Amino acid sequence: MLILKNKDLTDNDVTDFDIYQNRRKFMKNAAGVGIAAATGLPLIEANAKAVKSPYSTNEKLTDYEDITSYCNFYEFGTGKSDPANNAHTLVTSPWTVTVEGECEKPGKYNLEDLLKTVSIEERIYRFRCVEGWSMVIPWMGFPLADLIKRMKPTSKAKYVYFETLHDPKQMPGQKRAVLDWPYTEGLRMDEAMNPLTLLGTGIYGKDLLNQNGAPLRLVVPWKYGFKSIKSIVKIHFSETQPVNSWQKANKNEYGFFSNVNPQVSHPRWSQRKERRIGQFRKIKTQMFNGYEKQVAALYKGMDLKKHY
Ligand SMILES: Nc1nc2c(c(=O)[nH]1)N[C@H]1C(S)=C(S)[C@@H](COP(=O)(O)O)O[C@H]1N2
Ligand SMILES: [Mo]
Repeated sequence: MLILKNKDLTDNDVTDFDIYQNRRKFMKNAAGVGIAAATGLPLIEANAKAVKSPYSTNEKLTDYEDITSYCNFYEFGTGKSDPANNAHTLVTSPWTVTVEGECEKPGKYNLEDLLKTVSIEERIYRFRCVEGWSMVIPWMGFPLADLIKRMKPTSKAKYVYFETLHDPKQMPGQKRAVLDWPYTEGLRMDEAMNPLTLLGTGIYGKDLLNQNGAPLRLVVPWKYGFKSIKSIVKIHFSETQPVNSWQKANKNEYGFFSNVNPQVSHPRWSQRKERRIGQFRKIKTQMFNGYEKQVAALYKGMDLKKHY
């Protein structure tokens, strides 16, 4: 079975930090750790065998319970617990990803087939929402760049944008015009190709739960969380800069680049500090969410004090 369903996950399955670390050690000793997906294993096993990455932080992980119960996924409601309560109606297998626009390999791809060609890594990233909270999440996934290279973008492809599924039957929050559905997000091509940019397939060694954007979501750790679009069904290569859902909703509050920047306040909130979920004291927000070394060069010459 490709996807572990919400209802299959009982409290006994919830992996806390220690169990997770021990299992990781066990897996390492048990050999065979490696390119799980490439050997044709189903996604769930590929996630469990994800290879460690030098891009990971060793900060304390946010609890699995918090990551999977405190969510933003407006397709299932605007409350933090709505996605965990309501997202069981989303059917994630089979799942088709349509690739279109400026590339040589457009088409409709079955996710299961796509995943056979990539290797799943573990990436422990800081994750910072524009609302002022943050988490440390052990993602499973693969570099977006690996998929983009296979689709052979043309020289006209300057941007790539993504769409979430649009189906109010499966996503009841779409019955209300909270946003202009489907949810859309985009990256400039060099941002998309940056090695930090991940397509997420799991968390804590398990397949993504629906509330976290199953079966495939973007993870861009140096940008505010809303850039990390969930439950992706379309990848489009374009010559012009796309407009994302939050820009469309309120261009005075949200821009295209949306890089984490403690110096630039959101019109309603300062971005200097953040609340790490599970911790009491607020901590200082870092430039580019602490990924300055890896990404600052992408924005050379840009006025970073400006709100984009
Ligand atoms: N399709 C879709 N993607 C989305 C959202 C959404 O409402 N719909 N919310 C975004 C926001 S604001 C954040 S902070 C993150 C939250 O991810 P998490 O719930 O897995 O922590 O998902 C982002 N991706
Ligand atoms: Mo967010």
